[in-house]
Amino acid sequence: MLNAAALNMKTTTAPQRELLSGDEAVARGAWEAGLKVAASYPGTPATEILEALALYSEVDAQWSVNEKVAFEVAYGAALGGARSLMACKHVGLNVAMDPLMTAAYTGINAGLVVVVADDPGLHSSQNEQDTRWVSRYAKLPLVEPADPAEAREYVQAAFEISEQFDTPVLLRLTTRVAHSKQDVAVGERAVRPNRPFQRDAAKYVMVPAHAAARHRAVEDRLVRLRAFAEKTPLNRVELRDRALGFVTAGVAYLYIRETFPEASVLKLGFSYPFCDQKIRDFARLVNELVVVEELDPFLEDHLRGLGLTFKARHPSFQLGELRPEHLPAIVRGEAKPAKPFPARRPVLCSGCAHRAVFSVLRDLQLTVTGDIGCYTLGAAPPLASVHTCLCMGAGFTVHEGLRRALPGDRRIVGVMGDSTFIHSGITGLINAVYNRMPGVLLILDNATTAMTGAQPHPATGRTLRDEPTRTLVLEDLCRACGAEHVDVVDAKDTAALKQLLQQRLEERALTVIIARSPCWQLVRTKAGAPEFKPELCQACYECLEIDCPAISKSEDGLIKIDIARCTGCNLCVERCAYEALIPRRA
Ligand SMILES: Cc1ncc(C[n+]2csc(CCOP(=O)(O)OP(=O)(O)O)c2C)c(N)n1
Repeated sequence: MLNAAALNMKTTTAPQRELLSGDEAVARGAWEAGLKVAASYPGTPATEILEALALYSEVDAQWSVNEKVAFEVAYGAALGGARSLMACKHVGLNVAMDPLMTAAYTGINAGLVVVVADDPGLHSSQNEQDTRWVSRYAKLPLVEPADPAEAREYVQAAFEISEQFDTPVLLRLTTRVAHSKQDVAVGERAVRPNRPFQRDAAKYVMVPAHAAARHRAVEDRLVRLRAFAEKTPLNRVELRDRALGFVTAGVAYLYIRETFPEASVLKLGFSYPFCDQKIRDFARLVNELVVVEELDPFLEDHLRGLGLTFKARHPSFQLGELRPEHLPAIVRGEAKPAKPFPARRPVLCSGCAHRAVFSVLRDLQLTVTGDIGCYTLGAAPPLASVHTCLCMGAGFTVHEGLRRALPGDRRIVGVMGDSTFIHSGITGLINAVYNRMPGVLLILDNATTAMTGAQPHPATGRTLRDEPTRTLVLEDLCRACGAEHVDVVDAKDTAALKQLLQQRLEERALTVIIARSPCWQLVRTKAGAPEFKPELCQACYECLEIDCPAISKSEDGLIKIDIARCTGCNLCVERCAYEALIPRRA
């Protein structure tokens, strides 16, 4: 989260070296390349790109309401002649695919770089898609840095390629590149006047006749990009011992260098369209050719199409993250070794108001069509009260579909967070109103985008740079959409929420309940931990049913409260029928 102190904007006098993450290096490189406009919607592991760009006063940077909007804002700025950047996580690019596909046709005037960060291993994502395929599908050039230093360098190259070929350029990071830090040599910002904006309907108005002509331009551009791929130093042959040669891209390059320092490598930094001749030449130079990549067989499929003989990963390596220690097994043709570390179980923070809401939903035994945010953790036992989670915005639309399939079931509620509602939930609400679907839809309004590190959004009344702006009033918006009832409740008032839910579920109306309570990480208020009276405890463990990290079973078979973690929310107290937990007076 940005704060006022952090927003003590950077000056243009650059130090020589900075310790930068891949995300920060993208921001730095883009700033040096004369970036003027940047737009994004938060998403791990790409969030920090815009947070870093917000520190450069020369860049007009914004949190957009979703990725489609962000792409279109950046695209419009590029047409207007300003170098522009859009950044998002992999699934965010799915949201922006509609404009992206056709932007490939129109071209862009000034440079437009689309930074997309994939998340192999699903550190914080709902799927493990490999966005390299988008470059092939949308016929767009793709660059892939292996580390932060290359991230800075490649984003500059991407702007050059974008303008040289009049195309958006995809720059793909993965979590390890985006989040690892490196001592990076940095430079000054280039002074770059805007390109003139010219009206050109045949190029920018994509009606069928114009688009047909532009499709030809896309195919012609691909031919020229293929020729470029053969020459660009972004595709680098490193000849060492010729017994073993790797073809690779992205972070896998570093793993190869670490594990097989003597081996030869063809490192593809410009990884689509492919440099077929360079690949063939390299294959001839080495005795054994091995393709190493993370996630899908993107390189492998292409090399197979070229008719080359090479060794590729066992298919088991397509699942999850590639790790340096996998390399010997890959070269030996073995399957992926078992996961070395057990994953840490994520849990809602102590003091989180989502916990109170999910304890009510669980007690009422409701079917919950959920969504993506911190609140998805309500799916984990013992709360176990989120029953679907597909993508952002689906909490309300899946609710509608489920109710259409189960018309007699009134115990279904749709749930999503405030940021998610603005991102893509509002259309689902309008759809339900329009198509006369009754039901109860809950917006968990914690006044932030908590999941990705507490970014502001339109209903917080603050911008990316923490400037005040018009506040979107969610209850007014829901009423304007046509919801028959819009109730606002304190998310921590479980009794009021329970009663309201029971009442609204009985009615044949469309209700939005806004359960409001700020994210605990924003307020960080702490009251005293409840007093525990062991003599009254019946060891029923009902207090553990709220899945609070501050309360657990003790060695003596009763319970214990971790005072350091307890925020004094007293949700556990509410669950104790024996008065063994007593709220402590402030
Ligand atoms: C298309 C897409 N963009 C971004 C993300 C990353 N992301 C996951 S949930 C979320 C929003 C969470 O905010 P909110 O709905 O307010 O819930 P909270 O985490 O605050 O409880 C974001 C940005 C994503 N999963 N999918």
